[in-house]
Amino acid sequence: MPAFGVLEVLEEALETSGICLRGVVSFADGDGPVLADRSRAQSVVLLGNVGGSIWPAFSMWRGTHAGNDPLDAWSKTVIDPIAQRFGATAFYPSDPPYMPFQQWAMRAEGLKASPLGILIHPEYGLWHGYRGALAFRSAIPAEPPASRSSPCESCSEKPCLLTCPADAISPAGFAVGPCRTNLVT
Ligand code: B12
Repeated sequence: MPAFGVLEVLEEALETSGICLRGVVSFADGDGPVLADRSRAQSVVLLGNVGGSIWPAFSMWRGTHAGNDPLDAWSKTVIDPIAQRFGATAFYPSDPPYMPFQQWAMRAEGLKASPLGILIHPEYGLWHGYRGALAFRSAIPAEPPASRSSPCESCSEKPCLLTCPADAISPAGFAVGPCRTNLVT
């Protein structure tokens, strides 16, 4: 499929799911992730949720589907057929080997890390995430991301660093152990 119009068609295909086109990462020859046909991608289109965008479609699907990791499973039921239709390779954030979704998001959307490590969105704050990515061998023309300031830059009190009930957040980084213990007890 020619690159012209791909983003518009993708957006339409994703509309009912609430999964949004988050941005496009462009790669120099040989720098992109390896595609299913072993060639290298020139473009990656990042897909994700903003605010509660996926909730109506996901919760309806969840009503009739049991099983582990439902959000990941649902994302694949939405994204895999679209990848097939467009001849793209689908990558998923939770599937090893982990693809650098946060680095891609910084490049595609101009987002910056919050003091928590996860990326903060100027409009949705921390309430957003990545559901997948479609990697293409051809270049997908896209505007470079607008320069966006981070809400964390003007937040002097940084209450986010003080509210974790497990004290898992510190300037030294994120302590997985206490977080996990708090969640399972
Ligand atoms: C393993 C993993 C975890 C592990 C370990 C996380 C850790 N802090 O070490 C656990 C299970 C603990 C975890 C927890 C969470 N995670 Co997590 N996690 C991942 C996963 C699957 C792989 C990370 C990885 O190794 N990537 C591979 C490397 C090569 O990619 P990368 O882009 O280069 O990422 C690196 C850099 O961004 C760097 N980094 C991160 N923050 C910062 C900040 C600064 C200043 C710098 C310099 C670098 C840096 O660290 C990353 C890992 O090396 C990613 C998905 C993905 N594929 O990235 C989600 C992901 C990073 N997680 C995510 C989320 C939302 C969370 C949680 C909030 C979930 C929750 N509700 O509790 C917590 C937050 C924990 C925290 N404060 O860090 C989101 C982040 C979205 C965003 N807004 O940025 C991701 C992208 C998944 C998604 N589907 O959207 N996570």
